[in-house]
Amino acid sequence: MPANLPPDYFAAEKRYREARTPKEKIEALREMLAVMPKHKGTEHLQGDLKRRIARHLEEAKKKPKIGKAAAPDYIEKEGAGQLALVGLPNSGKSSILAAVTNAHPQVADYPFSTFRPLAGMMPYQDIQIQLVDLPPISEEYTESWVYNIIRCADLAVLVVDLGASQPEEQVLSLVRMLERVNIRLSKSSGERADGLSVITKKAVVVGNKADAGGAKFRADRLVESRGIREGFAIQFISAKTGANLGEMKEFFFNGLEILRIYTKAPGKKSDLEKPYILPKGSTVLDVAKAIHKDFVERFRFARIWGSEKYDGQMVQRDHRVEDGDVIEIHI
Ligand SMILES: Nc1nc2c(ncn2[C@@H]2O[C@H](COP(=O)(O)OP(=O)(O)O)[C@@H](O)[C@H]2O)c(=O)[nH]1
Ligand SMILES: [Mg+2]
Repeated sequence: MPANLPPDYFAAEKRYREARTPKEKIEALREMLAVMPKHKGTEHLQGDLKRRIARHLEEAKKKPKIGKAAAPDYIEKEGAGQLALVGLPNSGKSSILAAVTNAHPQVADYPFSTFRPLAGMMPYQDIQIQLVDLPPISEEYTESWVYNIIRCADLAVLVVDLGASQPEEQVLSLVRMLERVNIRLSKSSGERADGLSVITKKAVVVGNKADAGGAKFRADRLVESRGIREGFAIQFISAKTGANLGEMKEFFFNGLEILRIYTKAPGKKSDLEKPYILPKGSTVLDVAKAIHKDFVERFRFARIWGSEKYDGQMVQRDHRVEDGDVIEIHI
C-alpha cells in the first residue's frame, strides 16, 4: 500500500542499500524510521526497519574474523562519477579500461583473465570519471563481490561483443543474471520504492568490437530490438581501433546525469578550475549547500552566468542550474 514516503526517506534508503558496515546500515535505518510518516499504512514497514536494526546491532557486536583477506567489494569513489563495466567474458571490458584510462589491465583472448576489480580515471573535458573493470558476469560463476561493486556504482555499463552472436541476447542475459541478485537495471536513475532488497541501477549499453566482421549487421539488430532500444541508450565503439571512443566519453558523461557548476565569490573572477558536481535537476540552493552547509540558512539570492540566457541575472533558491553555469551566492 502506498505509504507516501518523503524524499528524505528514499535518500536514507539509498544510503542503507549502499552501506558497507553494520554501523552505516543502522544509521541509515534509524534515519528512515525518523523521517517516515507514522500511521497505519506504514506499521508494517516500521516493524521491518526495527527488525533490521536489531539484526545489524547483533552483527555489529561480532568480532571481525582475523587472518582472512578482505574481499575487494567496494572501490573508493573518485572523480565525478563511478561506472562499473559489466559484461560477459571477452566482451572487451578490460580493453575499454585500457583505451580510455590510465590503468593497465590484462587484456586476453581467454575468459576470466580479470579476477580483481581495477579502477582507472577517464579524463572528460575538465573532469575525471572513474571506470571500474570487473570479472565477467556469467551463468557458470560470478563472485558475489562483483555484484556489490555494481550496486554501489553510479552507472552500470553493459559491454556487449558485436563480434559474437546475438548481442541483444547478451544484454538480456546480463539483465536476467543481475535481476536474480536483486539488481534491476533501468534506463533512468530515479529511485523507486521497490522494497529494501531490490536496487534499481541505471544502465547503458556499449556495443564493442564494431570493427569485427558482421558487427554492422549485429549492431543494427541490436538497435532494432525494441526491448533493448526502449530499455537502454546504446553506443557502438571499437576499443581496438579507437573508433567512437570520444563519443563514448560523452555518452558516459550524459549517462551519469551530472552537472558541472562553477562558483564565483562576489566581485571576484569565477573559479573555472574545479567545478562542483551535482545531479541533474539540482537548484541554486543545492549549489549553496555543496559549497558550505551554513550557506543554506544564510542564502539571500544568487547571480548566474551561462546557459546562454543568463548573464549575471539574479535568481532565487529554487532556480534549476544547468551544466556549465557559473553561480555567485549572496549571503
Ligand atoms: N576485434 C576486436 N577485438 C577486441 C576489441 N576489444 C577487445 N578485443 C579483444 O577481445 C578479447 C577480450 O578482451 P578483454 O578486454 O580482455 O575482454 P574482457 O574479458 O571483457 O575484459 C581480447 O583478445 C581483445 O584483444 C575490439 O574492439 N575489436
Ligand atoms: Mg577483463
